[in-house]
Amino acid sequence: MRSYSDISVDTPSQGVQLIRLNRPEAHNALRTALLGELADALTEAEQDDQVRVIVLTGSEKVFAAGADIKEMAELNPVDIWKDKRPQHWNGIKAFQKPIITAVNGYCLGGGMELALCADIIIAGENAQFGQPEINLGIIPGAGGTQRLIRSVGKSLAMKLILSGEFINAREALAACLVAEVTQPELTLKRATELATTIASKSPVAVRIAKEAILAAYETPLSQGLELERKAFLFLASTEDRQEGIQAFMEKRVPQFKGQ
Ligand code: DAK
Repeated sequence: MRSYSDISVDTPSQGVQLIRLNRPEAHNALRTALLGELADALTEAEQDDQVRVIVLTGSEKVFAAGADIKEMAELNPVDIWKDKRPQHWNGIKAFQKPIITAVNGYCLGGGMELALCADIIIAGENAQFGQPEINLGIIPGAGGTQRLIRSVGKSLAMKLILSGEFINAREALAACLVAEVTQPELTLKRATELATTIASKSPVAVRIAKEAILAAYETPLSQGLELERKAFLFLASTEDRQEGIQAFMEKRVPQFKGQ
């Protein structure tokens, strides 16, 4: 495993790997180097059969305060043209195993876009979500205008992106932006527990379920249903399906191998 400075990457345990954003001095601002490290860590995790689910978190006070504004301030047009950030974001978005984000404190701008790229958000009571790019005279640049509306609908997406106002964890729960709200000290524990449950399922079925759910963003219903039908047929041929059914008959816990 390569070494990282802006993130920490734990050894997988029970199929779950914890990745922590680790720039406390800058509220975990997502500088290019951090995004590159995250993309690399996910590429490694994709290849590692010991990793079935990722839990991504920040600190107990901040998930991430967005793109690194100080780094952005120094970019000239040529730097922006050569910018590696879109490439790193694409690496993050392409990850095929589930990512659960455990969010405490600020989850802003690119930080919120990162959480939106992930699959499930567990938020601490102290979480605050926002897209304050408008205060800098810019707009979200990592999918916020597209993913937020799909997640919370037009009115709230417009409010957040046009005003820069934040919403708290309870408001985020009511808007279906997050799956659960916990006490801040329990956010990571709950995210890890959920990740462990998902990691105990068939990795093939989990991966295909994620792919099918994400396809709903891109396809009309009839096409999505067709994709689901084909995915279902594909899973009929896996050893994991046989094992799942056999284990049910034998009243035991299934041992899924991802075959
Ligand atoms: N960037 C750099 N440093 C940051 C930062 C950020 N986003 N947020 C906080 N910091 C730094 C502060 O400068 C401060 O450092 P020192 O001055 O002490 O050295 C330290 O972190 C602590 O911050 P504060 O003193 O401000 O802490 P407070 O608790 O008082 O306030 C805050 C917390 C989160 C409300 C405040 O720090 C804040 O408003 N931060 C900026 C939030 C923001 O505007 N975020 C959106 C950034 S724009 C793209 C992809 C994505 C994007 C763009 C393009 N492409 C692929 C093209 C995304 C853009 C954005 O996210």
